[in-house]
Formats: sequence, C-alpha cells, structure tokens
Amino acid sequence: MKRSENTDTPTFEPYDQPTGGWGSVKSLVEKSAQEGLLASSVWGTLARQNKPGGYQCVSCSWGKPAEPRAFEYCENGAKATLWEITPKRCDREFFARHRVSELLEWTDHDLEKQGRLTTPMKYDATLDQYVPIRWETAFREIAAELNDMDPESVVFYVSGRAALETSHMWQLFARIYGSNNLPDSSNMCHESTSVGLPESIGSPVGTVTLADFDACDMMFFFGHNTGTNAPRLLHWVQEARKRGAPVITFNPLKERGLMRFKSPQHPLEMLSPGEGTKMSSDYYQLKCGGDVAAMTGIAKAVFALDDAAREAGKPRVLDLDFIDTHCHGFEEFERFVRGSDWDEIERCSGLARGDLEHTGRVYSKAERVIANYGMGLTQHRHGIENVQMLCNLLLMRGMMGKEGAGISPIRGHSNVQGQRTVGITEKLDLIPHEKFEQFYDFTVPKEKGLDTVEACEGIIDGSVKGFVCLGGNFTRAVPETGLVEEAWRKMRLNVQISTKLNRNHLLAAQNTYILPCMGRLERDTQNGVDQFVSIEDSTACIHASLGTIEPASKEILSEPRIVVELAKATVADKSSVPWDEWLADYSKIRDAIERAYPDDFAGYNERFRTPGGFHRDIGASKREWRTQNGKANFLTPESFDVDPDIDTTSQDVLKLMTVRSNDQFNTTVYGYDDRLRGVDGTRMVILMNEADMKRLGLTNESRVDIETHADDGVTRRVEDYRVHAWDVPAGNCAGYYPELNALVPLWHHSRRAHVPAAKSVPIRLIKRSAA
Ligand SMILES: Nc1nc2c(c(=O)[nH]1)N[C@H]1C(S)=C(S)[C@@H](COP(=O)(O)OP(=O)(O)OC[C@H]3O[C@@H](n4cnc5c(=O)[nH]c(N)nc54)[C@H](O)[C@@H]3O)O[C@H]1N2
Ligand SMILES: Nc1nc2c(c(=O)[nH]1)N[C@H]1C(S)=C(S)[C@@H](COP(=O)(O)OP(=O)(O)OC[C@H]3O[C@@H](n4cnc5c(=O)[nH]c(N)nc54)[C@H](O)[C@@H]3O)O[C@H]1N2
Ligand SMILES: [Mo]
Repeated sequence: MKRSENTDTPTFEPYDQPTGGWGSVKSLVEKSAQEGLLASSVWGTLARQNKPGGYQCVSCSWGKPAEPRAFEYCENGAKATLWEITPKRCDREFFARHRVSELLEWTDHDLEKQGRLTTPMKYDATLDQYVPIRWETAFREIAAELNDMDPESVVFYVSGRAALETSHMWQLFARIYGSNNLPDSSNMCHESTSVGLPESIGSPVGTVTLADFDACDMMFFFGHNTGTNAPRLLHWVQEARKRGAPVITFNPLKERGLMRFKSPQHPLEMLSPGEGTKMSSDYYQLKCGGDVAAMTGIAKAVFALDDAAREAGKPRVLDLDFIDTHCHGFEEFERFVRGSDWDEIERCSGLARGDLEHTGRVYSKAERVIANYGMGLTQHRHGIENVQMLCNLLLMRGMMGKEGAGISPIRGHSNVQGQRTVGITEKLDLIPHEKFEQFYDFTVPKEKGLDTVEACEGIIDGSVKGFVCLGGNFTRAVPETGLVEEAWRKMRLNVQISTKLNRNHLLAAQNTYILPCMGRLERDTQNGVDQFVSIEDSTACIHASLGTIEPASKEILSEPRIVVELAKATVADKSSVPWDEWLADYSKIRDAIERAYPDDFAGYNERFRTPGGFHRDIGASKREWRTQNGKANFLTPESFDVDPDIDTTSQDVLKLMTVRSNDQFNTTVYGYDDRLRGVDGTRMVILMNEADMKRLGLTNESRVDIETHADDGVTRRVEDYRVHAWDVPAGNCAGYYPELNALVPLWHHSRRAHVPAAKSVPIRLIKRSAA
C-alpha cells in the first residue's frame, strides 16, 4: 500500500444538494457494506444511539434530548459507530505479516481500516515487528519502567473519548505516580474557550442547554462546520428557522450544512422535491482571522442603533440594566468599538460595512440570542480574543444567563468537556487537590504539568521520556509532525491504549506497547454485572451510557480495567484509592466523583440515567459570575492586528486553514470523499481563491509543493498537492488535517491557551514543473 491520499480520479463538483437528505442515507448504506456489516444488525444498534437506556455516540459531543427522535443519530455519528463495530480485526496474524517500517508507509485510512485491535502487543526492535505479550507481563513491565523514570518526564495524554469514570481514575493515577502532565485533546481544541470564558463570565463551558435552543429567536455561527462536525445540531437550527428566527453565519468557506438542510428524520421532507430549509438567513464569507474585526463592526452598528433609539426616546438597544448590575469593563469596550474605524474593520474582516450593519440591525431586534462557535475561532493566535469578543457582543445586549440566550462553544470529542470537569488538566488550580490528598492519603505534586504544546517541546528537547496515551493519535494530531515524529522514537516508553491501529503506534520508542481496549459500545462486565459509564455533552448535561455489543476480542479489556491494572502495578501502595472496589462496581467511582465535586454531581448515581441527562452547576447560566471580581467582564482586544506570524507585506504568503472533511473523525480517515464540499477522491488538495491562483500562475491542473513561511530555520514541506479554485476569500486557502500538520510550527499557537493555530498557517506554494 502506498502513502498517498488519492484515488486515481479525484473530482471537484461543489455540492448543491441539501445536507441530511438522501445523500446521507446513501452514504451510510455504502459504509455498512464496506465494513462488511449486515444491515439488520447495524440498524438495530443505531436505534439505541443517544437514547435513554442506550449508548452515547462516540462521534461528536452535541446534546442528547430527553425525547429523542426516532433516529437520534446522523450520518457521521453512524459512521463512527460502524467504524467501531466493524467485524474486521487487526490481530496477531496481521502483525506477524507486516513489519513496522512497512506499515509506516501506509496511510492513516489504510491503518485504521484493518479493524479492531485484538491482542496486547509489544514492539520487538530486532524483528521490527509487534509481537503478542501477556497482559500481566505488559502491566508489570510498564510499571517497572515508570517506576524507574522521573515522573516529571512522563506524560499521560487523554483523547476526549474516555468516559468520566475512566478519566477521573486516570488523573488520580498520574498524580499519585507524581505527574501533573495531563494534556488532553482539548488543549488542541477548545482550550481558548477554557481559558477565555472563565475570565469573561466565570464558567469554562457554554451556558446554554437544548431548552435554550428551543427558545432562542436568533443564532450566530462563527467558524463551525455544523453539517459535518455536529450534524444533529442542524435539527435545532432548522426548527429555529421554521419559527422565523434569523441565523447569521460567519465563515470563510461556504459550508453546506449551514446553507441547506433536509431532515432525514422526516419522510415527507425527504420525499418532497426542493431545496430543504435555508439554514443561514445570511452567510458572510469573512477573511480567515477576521472575526474580531467583524464582531467589532457588529457592535459598532449596535451602538449606532442605540444612539438613535436614545435620541428618538425609544427603548434602548443596549441592555443598560444588565450592564450596570452585572458587568465590568463596558466603558473600555465602548471606547474601543466607537474608536475603531470602518475602513479598518472592512479591510481586516473582508466584509462590507453594510453587511455588518445589517447583522447589527437583526441582532438588535432579537431578544434571545445564542452564539455558536467552533475551531474557526479557537485555533488562532488570537483564539482567546475571539472567544472573549463574542462574549462582549452577547453581554452588551444582556444575552447571557437568560432563557434562550447564551454562549455555545460546540465541543469536539464526545466527552472532552467532561474530562476537564473530573480532573483532566495540567493546571493545579482547576482541581480540588486538597480533597484528593485528604480522601486518598497521597501528596498531589504542586508544579503545573505540561499541556500539549509543552509536551511536544519536551519530546523535541528530550526532557519528556515516556508517553502513556489513553486513546487518540497524539503525534498525528499535534503540529510540527517532522520534529515530533523524529524525537518521539528516542523516548524510552510509549504506551498506547487504543481501539484501532494508527501511525502513533508505529513510531516505536525504546519500549513500545499497544494495549487494545473496548469501545463505548461494547459490553463491559465487571464482577458479573454490566457496567454503565457516563459522559458530559456540549451543553454540560451528564448522561449514562451502556454498551451491549460483544467485545471485539476475548483478549481486550475495558478502559477502566486497564487504568486500574496500570495503577495497581505502578502505585498500588502509594495511596488509599480502593482500585479493586471501584473496578468491581463503577457506581463507586461515580460516588467518588460526587464527593470531590458535590456541586456538579449531587445525586450522580440516581440522576445520571435521567432522559436528557442532568445539568451541571453552571453559574453563568444563572447570572452568577464566578470571576475574580464577581462580574461578567467585557474584555477588550488590543487591536485587530492579531496574527503576528503572517507577513502581510508579501503577496505570496497565503493563510492556510486546516479543516476536517465529511469523511473523517479527526485523524481517523473513513474515506476520501468530502461529500458536502464536493471534493471526492483526494485529500491532497489546497482549495484556493481563483485570483490568487492566476496571480501565482496556477491552474486546476497544477501541482504544488507547500512550505511554511517562517523564519526559524526549520523546513516544513509537503509535496505534490493539487490546487483547486474555490469560493474562498483572497489570501486564504484550505486543506485537510491531519496531513497538513507537517506545516504547522509548534510555536504558532494561541497566546496563553496554547491551542495550535491550525486555522492560520502562513504558507507559500511552489509550483512543480510538469512531469
Ligand atoms: N464527523 C466529524 N465530527 C466531528 C469531528 C470530525 O473530525 N468529524 N471532530 C470533532 C472535534 S474533536 C471537533 S473539535 C469538532 C470540530 O468542528 P469544527 O469546529 O467545525 O472544526 P473544523 O472542521 O476544523 O472546521 C472549522 C470551521 O471554521 C471555519 N474557519 C476557519 N478559519 C476561520 C476563521 O478565521 N473565522 C471563522 N469565522 N471561521 C473559520 C472553517 O471554514 C470551517 O468551516 O468536531 C467534532 N465532530
Ligand atoms: N492541523 C490541525 N490539527 C488538529 C486539528 C485541526 O483542526 N487542524 N484539530 C485538533 C483537535 S480539535 C483535536 S480534538 C485533536 C484530536 O486528537 P486525538 O483525540 O488525539 O485524535 P483522534 O483522531 O480523535 O484519535 C483517534 C484514535 O483514537 C483511538 N480510539 C478511538 N476510539 C477509542 C476508544 O474508545 N478508546 C481508546 N482508548 N482509543 C480509541 C483509535 O486508536 C484512533 O486511531 O486534533 C487536533 N489537531
Ligand atoms: Mo477537537
């Protein structure tokens, strides 16, 4: 197999069908067939997805309603399910047939396509192969290595899928061992939210629930590809549109899901001809990175409307009562907005004043507004400023902490938000460490641990020597692929707890183990009883999840079991955590979580099976501001000139947004068809503005190499990409993650939050001479 993300004949036909609709059904049926699954078993399983008493989908984190639809799943959630319940197996025979250096030439898709991992394996350097190892031996060897290493040189990474119970035990294990190095996928994702929102409104997560979505009378969408990445949310958008609520979207790319949608839930809608629902009442293709400027323009329009209302003696547009009672910093914000210049706003946002004024007018008339956002805001140098500016926009009209209104960061992985809630963080001030010490009789290390970017720095400089991964595909997900991959192999220990084979497994360190685990859909029986786990969705509701499918192999273990066995082997006598008792009955772990976090988890075991979940204690949704000054804070950016790394004087430098296709879940590449964008058969393409192509002497037939434009002595380059003319603002272009992580410099990240700025990578295209 070749390392090339292409089929022979890629096609580019902008998709003009609504999302949802028959296209999704067809795509699902094809995927079941490819996985060799019987339709009957597939539909039976899917009928339990996101349902009370069923299992919670392993794809996105979108909320799960108390009264689900008949099919409370989407095309992409179903794909994630099929990918997990596949009958294909990546077993010991597979590893006996293939050497690791050979597998390193395979694509991400071809590796994961082999199916579920079945057997614990250890890398044998003399054979250049993975060989089976007994579980007991693996746990013993790993523990011996860990106990021979400096805990500060070991990193415990978590991807956002592991359940609350598993995650809570994982962080206790790491801290008892002596390490706060607990980076997670959130560090690459919504960390700009986790740092930005507490300063603004005193809550690290969004303030809205599904009930608010039912009640809102307007929505904003900034930088989220909803049709691909949280498709079930489209139902709430569609219902809002049918109520006449405007939806205004800001995105450099025209993403189909926020343009047209047909609900696959409604037979009549599916059968009727026509276009489906128009999802965004207005869709503005702003420049990548232009959000602070655009939001300033909207705020400026709101101030102008408020001035006019005041002069005419009409009701005010600003919510002055709310601002007086609840907020701090309004005057500085007002000065910044009034003092900013429309020409500059237009230049930096790429949008016309008239469009921003129109948005201001629509916003001024609405009474219950939700602002949704995704990676288009967080993965920038100015990720925190983006998030805080969106809060400012809501606060000026009192759109926070009342029914139908608030801020909605759309989280990624299905439990990424919850992991932070139960202690996965490198920052000590975010955990109740005194309680952990008191409950379990050990000392929590007091130094801040490493986040994802710092962990990568440590890998590169050699100070990080061991990496234990609970899920994920760390080296593929992080920036600076070249340096990180090379340095990774020099580490002493690499442990991967995973369901499927990925490239990170193939970067063998001195001691490398693959520990295969069950997924969330599988029956986890401990002590003769089937165990529930739980997760927190994007709206801060906690749900039970019960797996019922037979595990992929008799040899695999559940994630909680693996964590407990590792902990017992490594730190058995270093705390009073009752590991065996917890493992025998997961409700005991939930009791322990409730004891550590009583406000969020009161009555956990009684409430977690409530249809629709139970809502955590989010102060800002009740207008309790848990900020240092007890107020909701307007936090004003310094300027619009927010990306110090982009050389705006050079016409050759483009800003690259690395995005997901409709046929992947992060580094898991299901296939090569980005159906909703109409890019089929290749991932090796840069979608770019036609005028830029002309200027650079490129056509749709051209092939290019791509280099990062950075003056730091590191060459970052990917080769032999296509370019294709696309509807994207001049100076911007888009391509697919994770392949393009090779171009993202490690230092190019959100200030303070350290989220890699994957949406604004400065690049140059180098035309390849025709072969
Ligand atoms: N099917 C599927 N579902 C998923 C995932 C998946 O890979 N596949 N991944 C999950 C995870 S972990 C996450 S974090 C979420 C990610 O979900 P998204 O937040 O939608 O992530 P991206 O695909 O990176 O898309 C980012 C969007 O932001 C836009 N954008 C880029 N730059 C800017 C900008 O400067 N301003 C504005 N306003 N917009 C911009 C892009 O055009 C794109 O539409 O989805 C989750 N759900
Ligand atoms: N350039 C660029 N880089 C990015 C992004 C971007 O937009 N652009 N997005 C970033 C974001 S938002 C995120 S969240 C990260 C994602 O980073 P990660 O969360 O690390 O990556 P995933 O691709 O979700 O991990 C896939 C692997 O998880 C394992 N896995 C799947 N299910 C399970 C399970 O149930 N249990 C266990 N133990 N393992 C399982 C499988 O082995 C699979 O190969 O990437 C980040 N990187
Ligand atoms: Mo994410």
